[in-house]
Amino acid sequence: MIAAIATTPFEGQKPGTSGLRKKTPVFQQPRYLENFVQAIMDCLEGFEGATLVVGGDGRYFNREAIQIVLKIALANGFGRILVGQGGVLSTPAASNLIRKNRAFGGIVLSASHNPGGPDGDFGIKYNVGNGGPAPEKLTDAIYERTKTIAHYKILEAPDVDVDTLGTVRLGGGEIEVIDPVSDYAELMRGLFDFERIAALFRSGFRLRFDAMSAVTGPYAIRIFEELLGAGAGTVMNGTPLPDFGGHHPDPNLVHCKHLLDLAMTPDGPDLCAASDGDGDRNLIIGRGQFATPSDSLAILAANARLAPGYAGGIAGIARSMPTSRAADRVAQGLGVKLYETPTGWKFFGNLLDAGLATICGEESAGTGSNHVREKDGLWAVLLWLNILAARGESVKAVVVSHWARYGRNYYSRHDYEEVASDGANALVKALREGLPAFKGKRFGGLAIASADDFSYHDPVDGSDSTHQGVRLHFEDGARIVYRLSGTGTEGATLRVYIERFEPDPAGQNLETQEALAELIALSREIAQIERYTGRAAPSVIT
Ligand code: G16
Repeated sequence: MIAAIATTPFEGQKPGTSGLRKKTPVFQQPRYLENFVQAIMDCLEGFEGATLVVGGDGRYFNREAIQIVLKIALANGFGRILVGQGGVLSTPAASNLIRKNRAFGGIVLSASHNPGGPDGDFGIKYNVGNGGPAPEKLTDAIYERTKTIAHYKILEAPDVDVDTLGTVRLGGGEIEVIDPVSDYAELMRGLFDFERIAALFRSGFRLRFDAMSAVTGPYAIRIFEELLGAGAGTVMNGTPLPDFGGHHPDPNLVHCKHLLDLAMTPDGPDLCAASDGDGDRNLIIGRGQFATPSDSLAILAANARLAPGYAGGIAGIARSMPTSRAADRVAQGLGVKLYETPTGWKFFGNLLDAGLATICGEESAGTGSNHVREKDGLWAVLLWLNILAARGESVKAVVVSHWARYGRNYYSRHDYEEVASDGANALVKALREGLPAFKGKRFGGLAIASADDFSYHDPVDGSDSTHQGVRLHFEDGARIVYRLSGTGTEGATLRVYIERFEPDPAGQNLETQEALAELIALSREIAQIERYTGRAAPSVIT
């Protein structure tokens, strides 16, 4: 039976960079999730009888939330729902399923790299029919709808068994519980030279992959250990846990310091890698060599041809604005176009759909291609493996020869996390107001050539996105970018992105923070970070 339940709006159900993310107890309030799911339904048209893909990263509250989503989606008229066994799907796997099944869209329950558990974070986002995150036009409409919502429709039925594979009929529709891994593994097999990668492992190559007790464990075990023969024990923390084992499933050098330490030992694994809560981010560290996400994007794009799925070459490269400009040089070298978009994977969707870009990436540890419409952590590891197998070289050799050919973009991101929102907003406002005065300003040996607040004009649908980050370009090609994170759940997080280009191989061996020291000091001085945030130093440096 379908019930229409009266409700009243909750404040602040505004999707950020990637869906609605809040503390778990916020989502656990009665009607909170229901309101948001109904608001999504109210903003969609023509889905009667259509297919919806549903899954989450398995974090705390995932199981309860899945039931609510299933019952509201069926009550609103979806005809068929594909749900991952146990309510689990990695974000790229969900994107693949939407595309493969020509589904109307999908609902992904995840707060990505944010911690999980009763006091952690929870999240939800809607993906459209191309498999990618909903564009801003739709997320804005959903937010508007949450402000006026007065009732939601829900199927009154016992909970659906999402642990047993197979199809159950419910309320005039059907729910199909599917293996979350098999379609995704098939997709990867079609893109990469599995034979060659398996031969690499047989030759003694050692991979250590940390699934961080998050969603990628079952995917990584199936692909690396079972299909590619990487050997038992290759995957660590391979069992998904609701609280990620109390860890922060963010694959960066802070939360994966153990991998960095391992990779820096002389007899460490050839490749250490990790993924995040929902499987769309990646970390790549070769023995003795970390590849920054920005460098990794550039190197993957430059070498993509070595993998069967990209043997015909790539059409273009897209990167988010704060991502280093290492990929720009590769695009130039390949004679393809480089697209600079705002932060948020959703901005790549149109470029991929239109065939303008093939490889996309972000400094926030996301890389991907036109195979799905989300970033894809395991895809990045597999492309690296394919490249290493084809070139017969180490990660370090590949990175160093890349710099020698294209130059090195020293790059670092400084995060001032959970600062007071008022101070952070005032800082950004002051920067924006100061823009006209920045041009030509000198700081020691550095002079600002241009300064702006980044805006993006989508070449495919003509939409404009403004206020996407303050950029200071220096005369020597260096750059400092400031923006506020759109994925945090507490206060504000100021991100400062610092970059300088070094064409000379003789100058490419410095430690990153040392190489950027002058710009780092300047980044604090120009924005008066301590004055506005009370912080003399960042909380996370990546
Ligand atoms: C999300 C988005 C990414 C974005 C990242 C960081 O990643 O999908 O496009 O780069 O957040 O965004 P912000 O700097 O606003 O915090 P994920 O992995 O959290 O879904």
